[in-house]
Amino acid sequence: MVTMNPEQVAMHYIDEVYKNLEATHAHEPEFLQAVKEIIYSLAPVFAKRPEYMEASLLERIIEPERVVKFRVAWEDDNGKVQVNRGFRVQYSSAIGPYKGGLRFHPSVNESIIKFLGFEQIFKNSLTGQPIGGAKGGSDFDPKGKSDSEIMRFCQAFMTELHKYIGPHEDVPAGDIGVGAREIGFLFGQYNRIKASYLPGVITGKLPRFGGSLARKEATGYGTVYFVQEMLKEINATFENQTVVVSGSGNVSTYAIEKAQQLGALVVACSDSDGYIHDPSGIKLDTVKDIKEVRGGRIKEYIDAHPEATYVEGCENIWSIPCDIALPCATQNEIDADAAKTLIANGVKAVGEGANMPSTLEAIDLYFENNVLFAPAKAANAGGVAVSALEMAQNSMRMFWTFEEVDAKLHEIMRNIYKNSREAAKEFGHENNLLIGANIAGFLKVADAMIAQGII
Ligand code: NDP
Ligand code: 2IT
Repeated sequence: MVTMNPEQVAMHYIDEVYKNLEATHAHEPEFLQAVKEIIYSLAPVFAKRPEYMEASLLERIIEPERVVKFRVAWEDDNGKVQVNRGFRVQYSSAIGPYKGGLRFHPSVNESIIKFLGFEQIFKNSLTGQPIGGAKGGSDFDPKGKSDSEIMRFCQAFMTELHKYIGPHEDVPAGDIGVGAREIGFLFGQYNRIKASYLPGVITGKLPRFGGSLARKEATGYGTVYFVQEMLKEINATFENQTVVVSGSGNVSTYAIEKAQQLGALVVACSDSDGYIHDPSGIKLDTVKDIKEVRGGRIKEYIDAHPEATYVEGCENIWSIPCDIALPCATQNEIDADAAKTLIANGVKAVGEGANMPSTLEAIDLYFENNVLFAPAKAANAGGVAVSALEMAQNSMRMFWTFEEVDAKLHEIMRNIYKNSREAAKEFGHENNLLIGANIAGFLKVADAMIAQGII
């Protein structure tokens, strides 16, 4: 009989769990990708703590506590009734009420919401705050819709969603396609239905009605704070580094802002139609005016700055040589080919502002080529961390200043970096922040699940 060592036993256990999941979820590729990335990195934990296998922790944690799917019927400006699909995946409440954003994008389906919800469990745990994992959204496409259509859609969406959420149950926020405007409409409808005023039910609100200062900036700033810590490993800073940031939405805008404040030269950003390249440095006021004020397309940047170039199609943004790449748009935007191009051009660090922006193959290439890698669930946790600070302020009925929130955010990002690094070292994978973040995030949830009995 062949006896296996603890590492092999752990790997065998993970293989079995993954194979079963693959067999039953072949139609959910994004979900499988997120699960694979996390659970294989937990092998050293199961090798050291076989009691977690005894407790079937992996089988339990990969199964959402609840998935809600609902019809969203709303009327467009022509009086025609439109129908979309709504989702809320309440993944884990082991360490706090469900918490996570809402995404409105035509690509949204159950696989995408589950991948995001699964990642959110570990990300939220890493923040050090008492928040469980969740995600939601709809296949509704906000592009080209009037403000009234957006409002009617949000009201119809909340008319269903309100049954499942609450300040102590589940607290949504924004994500792709859901910004302050949508949060306002969703919040208004929740209060109307509840005949109450419950600011703690949703985060990302405008500061004038209970939102936290610095929430808008938090994800982008947080990503840069995290990469700033990581760069110390090679005695570098953002000063004079050439940076490429994909996207031009909430996360991208404030990643660019903080990188520029720290002295970086940010030369490119994008939207789903194409990218702009401005070798003299992106003028962020123009980007904000196009995207935040006018809701326009990034292409319009060259009207104000003809010296910049616009390239149709967003994928080739990674062919622009840079020291630091900050993917801040969407999942799987850096595949193996893009990673090879970045590496050939001498990239030193990749910091993930978006969720799962690198494919598994791209991540392997970063490690093989000694590229510093800040994984999404650690690097972009600043957004949800400040959401939790918003919940705290709402409970206390008070406000912190921008500087106070920003200082807390900075401290949280430093701690996430430190805890991820220490976990990586403790479990034999020094310098691997991906494994470290996954382990540090997992341990807290795992111990909470064990301590609370079979949940
Ligand atoms: P926004 O809607 O504000 O911006 C998204 C940006 O990415 C836009 O420029 C958009 O272009 C582009 N984009 C979206 N989908 C695609 C696609 N399929 N292909 C190419 N480009 C695309 O969203 P956020 O900035 O809030 O979110 C960006 C990423 O960050 C997402 O992965 C999100 O999950 C993640 N994230 C967000 C947090 C937050 O607090 N908002 C927190 C943590 C992570 P276009 O306008 O053309 O659609
Ligand atoms: O992916 C994310 O962490 C978010 N979209 C933010 C979630 C939140 O609750 O602030």
